[in-house]
Amino acid sequence: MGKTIHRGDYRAPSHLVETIRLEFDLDADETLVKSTLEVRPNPESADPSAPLFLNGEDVKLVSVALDGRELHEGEYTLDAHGLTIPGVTAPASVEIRSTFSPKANTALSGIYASGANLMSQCEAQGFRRITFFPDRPDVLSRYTTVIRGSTETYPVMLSNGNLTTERMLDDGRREVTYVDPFPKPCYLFALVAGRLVSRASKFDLKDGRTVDLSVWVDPQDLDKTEHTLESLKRAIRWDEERWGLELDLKDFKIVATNDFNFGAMENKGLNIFNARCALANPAVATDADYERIEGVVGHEYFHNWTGDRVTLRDWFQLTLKEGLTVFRDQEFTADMLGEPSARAVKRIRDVEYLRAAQFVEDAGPMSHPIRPESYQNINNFYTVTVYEKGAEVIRMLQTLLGREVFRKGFDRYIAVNDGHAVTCEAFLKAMEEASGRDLSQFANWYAQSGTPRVTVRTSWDAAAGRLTLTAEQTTPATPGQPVKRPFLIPFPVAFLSAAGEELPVRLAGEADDPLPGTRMFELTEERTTFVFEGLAEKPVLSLNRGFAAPVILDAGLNDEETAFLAANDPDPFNRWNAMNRLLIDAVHAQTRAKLLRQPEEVSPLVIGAAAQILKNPTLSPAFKAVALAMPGEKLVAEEDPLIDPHAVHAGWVAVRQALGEKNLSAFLETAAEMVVEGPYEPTPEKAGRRALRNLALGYAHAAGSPRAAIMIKDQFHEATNLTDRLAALQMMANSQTPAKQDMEVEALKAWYNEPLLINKWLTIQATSPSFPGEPPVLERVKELTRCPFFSMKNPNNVYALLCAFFQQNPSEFHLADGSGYAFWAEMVLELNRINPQVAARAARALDQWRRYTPALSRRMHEALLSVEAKKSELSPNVAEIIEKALANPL
Ligand code: B3K
Ligand code: ZN
Repeated sequence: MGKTIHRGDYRAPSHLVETIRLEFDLDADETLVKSTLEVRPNPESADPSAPLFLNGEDVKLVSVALDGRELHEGEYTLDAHGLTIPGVTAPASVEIRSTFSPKANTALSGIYASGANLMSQCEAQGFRRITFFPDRPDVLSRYTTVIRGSTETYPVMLSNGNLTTERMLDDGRREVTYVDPFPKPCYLFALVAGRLVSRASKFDLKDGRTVDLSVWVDPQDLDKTEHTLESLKRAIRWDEERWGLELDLKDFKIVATNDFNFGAMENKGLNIFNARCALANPAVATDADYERIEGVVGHEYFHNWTGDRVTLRDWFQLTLKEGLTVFRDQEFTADMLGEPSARAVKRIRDVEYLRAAQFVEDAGPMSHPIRPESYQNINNFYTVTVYEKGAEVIRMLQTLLGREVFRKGFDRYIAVNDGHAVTCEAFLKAMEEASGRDLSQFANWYAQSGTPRVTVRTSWDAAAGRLTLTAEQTTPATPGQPVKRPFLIPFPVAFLSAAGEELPVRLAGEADDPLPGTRMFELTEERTTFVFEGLAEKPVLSLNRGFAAPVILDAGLNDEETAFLAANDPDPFNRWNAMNRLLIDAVHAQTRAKLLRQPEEVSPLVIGAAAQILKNPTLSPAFKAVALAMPGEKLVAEEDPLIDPHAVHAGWVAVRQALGEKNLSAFLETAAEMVVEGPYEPTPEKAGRRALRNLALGYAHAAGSPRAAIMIKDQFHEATNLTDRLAALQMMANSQTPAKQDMEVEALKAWYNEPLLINKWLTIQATSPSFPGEPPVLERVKELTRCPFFSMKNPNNVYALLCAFFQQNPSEFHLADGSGYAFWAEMVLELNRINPQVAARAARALDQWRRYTPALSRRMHEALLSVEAKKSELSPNVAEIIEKALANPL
């Protein structure tokens, strides 16, 4: 059993570090660090006699001195976790010399080599791999960073804050000094060195100051930085306009690297990005990449206030910065998209992701509240729950309080907590003070895990024109939480007439009809009954519009009513949701038919609903593309009592084919109509047209249309942008056409030198199906792990090939003989030795093992046990995932 840390065990730090001066002598093999800490006992500590403890892992101690006197062994203790110095009961100066090896750091936490460059990553606990320090977010210090390095290898040396001095040393090296004016926790420290070039620009802030912005990359990537820099400008402007928050530094830098464990990092004034979340030009980035990059650039920038200036007391509070900042980046993207229909598409995509990833996580062994109660390894808790569900919780607050009051609360949160390390209560308190509302029931969203289910049943009294609606909320038991208290759930209700018009929603007893449209109610009990009156006809219910609450809603609608909403609901989210429901149910029906070997037609209701959306001139192409997209196989399977990935795949293929066949001419016409002329621009309008064209081609191709096959081939060769090129390649790879191999080889040759493209190519290989006569995808994936453009040390390669295969290709991964799982175990163990954070991510692919049909489930269990058997070799990261997967449920 790994060591579990509990939220309730928090203790204030025994010592504070007012200032830290770091001096680095850079060397990829062995970097020397001299660190001088001005330390004082914390008056708020419960234990004034506690020794000074400085975390340190994989760092070699050279010497330690207290107030100028070198300590000898016996005056301190050193173990694998850090350095303990007793007797620091008054302010003191601690001077430590230590070394670490960037080259040997394959975990990519701390300071590591990325090609010839050095990069840092300290969140959550990487600073302890650089030097000895109280590595916890509630110790805030002012940093001075001195970096010395060869002008040849490290012509550029960056750290947080302002460059104050720069000089040549006698030995030919250069020395730079940065001073960061803002106290910060060490997880926000950053250092970058190497042969980098930059795209830079001045930018005028609203308050009249001019700041310097720059994006730093390897020279060959300079032509991919324009979108990054422009996104940063938009983010700065938006934070000023929407939230009244200014950039507080003279200088703001972004760095991109190909070796990075996740998306990006908000280090104060020096954000470091995974190249795939930063670099774009029409040849290497799709429309979705352009949008995502803008969102991530925004996200990291927005952390400057929500995360950096107001930071966390302890890691349990992670959602305080992440949920809030995801909410902010979602709003940023929506505002950049501008018009309502494009905003709705953004909301739909966010919800799709929440359902596909977070709902699944919350129904499995890693289920946890957005503020977890315990963890073994904090890096395992940078989850879709903390991030995406966390953002939904913030969004609900805005919905419940209204935008204006929410903004007042937000302003208060920032003003009161600036410069402090706080807990989630600080946010709720600011909202309570701004609104005058008691949010104690709302706080259940922070404490309880599991996705609530809201079941709605109605009875209609035609004579009285009365509709009685009962909403019941239940939340399933989750690990450690057998029983749940009711949540406060925003509950928007709208009624539609048979003509599809919104009707007034009037409660019994109310004198006048309110205006037609949505009315916001709140569910606070397990069961709530509403009585509505004044209805001339039985309305169709449009509930939880805009996905106001992250719940699973059973509105009790029949198929006809769902199809009616798909055709008529003026709320775009619910319209999409209805079409999506029809498609999911159609796959369920086909899956059942396959299992029972009783062929069944795909319901004409679904085919008709799809045709209606496709032909509707009032709907935007982008909306049509999301509404008609096939729901993912995993999402569909999640609703089955026992998951049979092969049956679901067969059902899925049948639905796609039937939709394509039955609407073939409409799809072909749409594909022709949606051609985008002119130079490439990733605007929402053009991106929407491309998305719809590719969707239409995909359906037509699935229906076996030779014309579609020609159009796809031409598109692959003639495309002026990656969106179209990649879509064409993907469509070919997903089909049985013999021509696909030539195309794959051609793409590989053209993309060989560009890691961003190689990763996309690898994902296509990992996620495509295999057809009779072809080797199983497993064999292809294994082979690709041995090719020269794949490295187990590069997280993007691992995510693109291995994680994509494990997570996004269910029918090929879940092979009946368990060979997919054996390969998974082998890869997890290998990654575990290289990079525990990446290994732990890959390890999660078997989380849902109990949900599968018995034969598969047994084999998955065996694979988990085979990893567990290597317990003594497992990193704490992987150990926690395996242990939780195997633990008795609940
Ligand atoms: N705060 C970082 C994530 C750090 C992950 C550490 N395992 C990026 C972000 O959320 O903006
Ligand atoms: Zn974040």
